[in-house]
Amino acid sequence: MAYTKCWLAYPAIAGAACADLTVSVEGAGPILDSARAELARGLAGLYGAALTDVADGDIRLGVDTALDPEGYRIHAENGRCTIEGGSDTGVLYGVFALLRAAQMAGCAWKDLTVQEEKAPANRMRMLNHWDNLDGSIERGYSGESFFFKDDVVLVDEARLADYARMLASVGINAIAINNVNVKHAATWLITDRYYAPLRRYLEIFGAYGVKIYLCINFAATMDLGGLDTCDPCDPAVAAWWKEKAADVWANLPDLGGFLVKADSEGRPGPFTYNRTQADGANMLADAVAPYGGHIIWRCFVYNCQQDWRDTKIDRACAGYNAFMPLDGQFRDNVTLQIKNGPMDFQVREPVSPLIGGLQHTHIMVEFQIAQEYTGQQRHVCYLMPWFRQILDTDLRTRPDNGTVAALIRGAGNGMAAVTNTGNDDNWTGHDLAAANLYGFGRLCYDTTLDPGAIADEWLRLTYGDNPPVEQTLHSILMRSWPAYEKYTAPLGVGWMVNPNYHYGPNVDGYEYSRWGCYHRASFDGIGIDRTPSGSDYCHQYAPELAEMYASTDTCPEELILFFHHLPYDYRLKSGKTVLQHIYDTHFEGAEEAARFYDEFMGLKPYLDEETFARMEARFAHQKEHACEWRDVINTYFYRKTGVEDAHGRKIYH
Ligand code: GCW
Repeated sequence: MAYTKCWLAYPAIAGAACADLTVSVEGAGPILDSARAELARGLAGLYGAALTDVADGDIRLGVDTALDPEGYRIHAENGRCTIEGGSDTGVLYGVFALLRAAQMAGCAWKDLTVQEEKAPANRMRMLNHWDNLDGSIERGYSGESFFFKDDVVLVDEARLADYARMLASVGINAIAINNVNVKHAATWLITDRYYAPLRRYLEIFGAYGVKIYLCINFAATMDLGGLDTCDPCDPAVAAWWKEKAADVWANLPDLGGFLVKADSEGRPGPFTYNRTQADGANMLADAVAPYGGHIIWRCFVYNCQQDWRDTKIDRACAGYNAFMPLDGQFRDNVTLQIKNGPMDFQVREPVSPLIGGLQHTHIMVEFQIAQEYTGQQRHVCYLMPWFRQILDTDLRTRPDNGTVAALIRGAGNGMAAVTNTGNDDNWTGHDLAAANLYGFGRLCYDTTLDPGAIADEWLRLTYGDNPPVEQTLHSILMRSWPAYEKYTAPLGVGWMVNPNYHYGPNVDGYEYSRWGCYHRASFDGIGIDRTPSGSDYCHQYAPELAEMYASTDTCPEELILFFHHLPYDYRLKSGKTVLQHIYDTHFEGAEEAARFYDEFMGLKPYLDEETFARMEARFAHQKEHACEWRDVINTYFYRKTGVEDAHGRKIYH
């Protein structure tokens, strides 16, 4: 089977076939060509209408520079339509928005009325690929890379162009194509070994308004340059990077910039030379500045050689401690990329305090739609409800509006996600994982969108007007993250997974490891004390939040074990003990996964055979695997406590 078109299939709108249409495009260039081509594709699919160019068309595309550069305005009525963008990219976004609106309306072209004006909520709307040059993908659950194989940069023109279309259709405007862990051949991406194919990438993605970024090896001065140091304050290092940047931009003129993982999980960085993260980022920023280059510097810096015996160190504190003292010291073309939580993409974490703390530094929040800790695209887990909660969280560090959504507005700021794509036919492993790809883009562009409405759009665009499919899958998507949370690690504690793979239950998998992610389940209780009597992590937040988290009375219960070590018989607001809550949620979560399977089976008549079979296998696995989670977790806590389930359900002794 050829790969799917995901949400760009443009299935015919029933009973809406219409006569051919005309278009006039003001201006010219590759992005406007893409806009016109997309319009033609969409109208052909939805209405069976061909599109021809005339002077005063039924549909008019053009630029109005009074609009936001990536914004658009649509006016459609009585079979006529004007789409204006603040730039060519804005026009392209407007075309995608019109086609989306047409599918949601599901009516004849002449009856379609659209009045819409939009500007993006965020300037940077990015995906990070963790693709390795050998073709593997770190934390990839959808096959192999469609960018690289056997140390070659692949140029699969059709697939790359379709991918660029998918990105632009939801407003993604940048991608980093290689893994942040830059090793081996990937270090050479910034050399003439790879410039020719990369140039083609710039053209293909550039025609859809998508900037390409490369991840670089901070030690490239040593691995490529023959120097014996990568000390950012060494003039020879700075000079090497200046020359390298000149060479890179001479060959890749529209490159967005570099994304850097330094001093993290064994990657080289400024700390080796007693330099700061700002020294490292600014040295690179100065090198790329003459070409309009941008440095995105990750804040995932922590000690991954921790001794579990040392209960004083708390990994959650690390990012804030490393970067807060540097606020205001970064160049204007540097953006710090901060994971949404202080740990690492668990199913639930508090929002990283660094996001609110930094006041004079550009920031991007890093999310993960690759479902590393949320079921690896074998379980369904629609993440937009979770991301919306994060965006809506007010960190109280600004007098007016301290929500994450507000903090990431403006130049140099935005959102990134570790992507969930690969060369599988359906792009995302689980068909329903495509809702996270679609949804992430939509949410970046408009942080006020309702996750349920995003799901509805994605379902309509993907499956057409198909009420049983839309209703059933909408319901499953919206229940999926809560269900996953219920049958995995409880009350914000996280990490009860098999080490390395991060799949499946292993309660003590990380408990005695060097990675700093412990739950401290003991005979007397479970959870990590992050109040003043423990690591005092909670005081990295503004006073209102610090107080809220520090008290068991006010700490949100879904995070209570993230902040407190509580006895198993501690009573939650529901009146249940912590232990009974664990038992209940694990039984409920597994029951919910079984219901997902049953509900999905009812869709057999409404999906094509191949799609049905692909999804059925995943739902069947999820149902079984949720039972494994339930039983491992419940048995573990039964054995710690000797206390039976209050409702007499089966717990293995
Ligand atoms: O959680 C860890 C992942 C690593 C990843 C790292 C990071 C790319 O398990 O695979 O490395 O996060 O974000 O850098």
